[in-house]
Amino acid sequence: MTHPFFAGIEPVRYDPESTGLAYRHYNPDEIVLGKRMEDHLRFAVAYWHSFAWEGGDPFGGQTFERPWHPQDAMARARVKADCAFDLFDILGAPFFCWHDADIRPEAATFRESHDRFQEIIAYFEEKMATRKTRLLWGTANMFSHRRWMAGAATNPDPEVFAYAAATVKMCMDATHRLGGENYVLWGGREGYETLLNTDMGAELDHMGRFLNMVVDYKHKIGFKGTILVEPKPQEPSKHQYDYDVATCFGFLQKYGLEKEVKLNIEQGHAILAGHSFEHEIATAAALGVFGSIDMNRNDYQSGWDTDQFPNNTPEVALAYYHILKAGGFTSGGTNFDAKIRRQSLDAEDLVAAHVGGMDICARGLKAAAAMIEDGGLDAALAERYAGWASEKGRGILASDLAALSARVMSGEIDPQPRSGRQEILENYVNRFV
Ligand code: 3MF
Ligand code: MG
Repeated sequence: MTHPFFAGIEPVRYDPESTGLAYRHYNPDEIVLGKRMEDHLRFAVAYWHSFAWEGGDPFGGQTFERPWHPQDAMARARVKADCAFDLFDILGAPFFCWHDADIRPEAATFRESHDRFQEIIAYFEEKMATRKTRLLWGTANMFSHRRWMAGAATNPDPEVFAYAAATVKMCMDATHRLGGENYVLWGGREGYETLLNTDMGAELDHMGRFLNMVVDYKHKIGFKGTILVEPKPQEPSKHQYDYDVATCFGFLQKYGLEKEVKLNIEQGHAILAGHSFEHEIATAAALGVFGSIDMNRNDYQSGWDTDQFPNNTPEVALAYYHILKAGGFTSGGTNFDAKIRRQSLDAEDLVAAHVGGMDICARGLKAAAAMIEDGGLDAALAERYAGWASEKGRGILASDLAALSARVMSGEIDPQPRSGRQEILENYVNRFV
């Protein structure tokens, strides 16, 4: 413990019988499908929600009182880092993630902001030298400052595009320096408020050019991490270009990036786009662009991005089922892009939220692994698609419209509908979650 903020809170241990602050399901060394649970889940703590956010919402200001407040001085940025790494140690978190704006206060000029950023990155490097927690990914905040109000790479002003390039270069260099395993781009303002003042074609071309610059720079500096784009349909923009997985894939193909870039998929964003989390994960897996996840949940009655910690085992079980079926994480992981409620004022609330979220994900992982080991869903799929595995099925795929038409006309081919057995499969899943 380097700071008294978390004083009295012991490192969280696995203790399934505990009624206190303990992991009842997250057992890092437990072997699941031949791999340690910690290495399956690869949890990351998000600096922004847990340490930069002060509790404000659109109708009210700061509620949290932290030793690193006000966040306007470098000395307090170091206190924030001290407390952040204390939380990582308490949780035994294998990873963390940051935006540049989360970890140090911006200054009047880019150069001063850059120099302050290097100072904190050096401070992180010093801490990481003697601690467990690694960097899952870095990213640039190109949505908070007023300069980004009309976008970053998609801004009508080319000088903002250039400023975005300088910002991303700074964050990629730091991610590379700290051994980050990915670099993420969430384009919260890469979209529009109204089409009346938007040249969408130009903006998409600029965003495609920018992402090519990012990939070129990755290779130039020898960064081996994965470049990840994070889909979200809207909020704060009225329409965000990276709307969902399928839209992102089309964008990556158009600009020749589908082999260079993968996706960071967030549960709350999937829901905002009208999809289930597992839909977006299965789509990314099918398209070969699955990378990582931001784990949280939305409030289904509020309709906006509430970024709450997950608490629904069946939901996360299906997400991890599709992640495991896709081969599991490689460089990606489970980043808690989630925040405690603004009334949850205490240090213990911050710890408890992560412990609960980690346990829910561990329960989901174990349920998903059990379904995979049982093989019931795989067997059902194999049976349903057996026709395509047959000689006849392969022949149909290799045929042509005229030849197929003749065979249907002759009555040789006469399809007979069969049950999809959805309720039986839903009952099957409910045996495991
Ligand atoms: C917004 C988000 C963002 C991104 C973050 C990393 C602030 O809804 O999810 O969190 O996750 O910018 O790309
Ligand atoms: Mg996110």
